[in-house]
Amino acid sequence: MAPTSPAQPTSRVLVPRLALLGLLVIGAAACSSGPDPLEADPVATSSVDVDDNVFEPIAVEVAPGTEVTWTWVGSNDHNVVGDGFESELVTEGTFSHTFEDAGTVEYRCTIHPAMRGVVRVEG
Ligand SMILES: [Cu+2]
Repeated sequence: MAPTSPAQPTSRVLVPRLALLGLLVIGAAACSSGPDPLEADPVATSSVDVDDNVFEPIAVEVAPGTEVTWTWVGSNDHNVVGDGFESELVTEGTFSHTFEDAGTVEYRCTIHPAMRGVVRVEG
């Protein structure tokens, strides 16, 4: 007499597992793109920390003509790259850029897709 299999019918186990896997994949994809700086409440400051691996605060609000300074505080390589400005890829130091015109300027670290920030220049 053959031994009785302890396994349950596959369909009852497989379907919930596939659903769970789908949720995990969606969660991982959302995580890799990082928090959306356009969704964040901007902080009224011209100083941004470049940390591992996030800009802090990720959204700032400044007046036109303001010089924004990024200060590296983490231990890994990062850069600050936006339309019309680009820092070196470094582990320490500062980088500054003056925002003359009103508008919303997105920037990022080119080697870390989750590192994104925004400067809101409000006239
Ligand atoms: Cu980075």
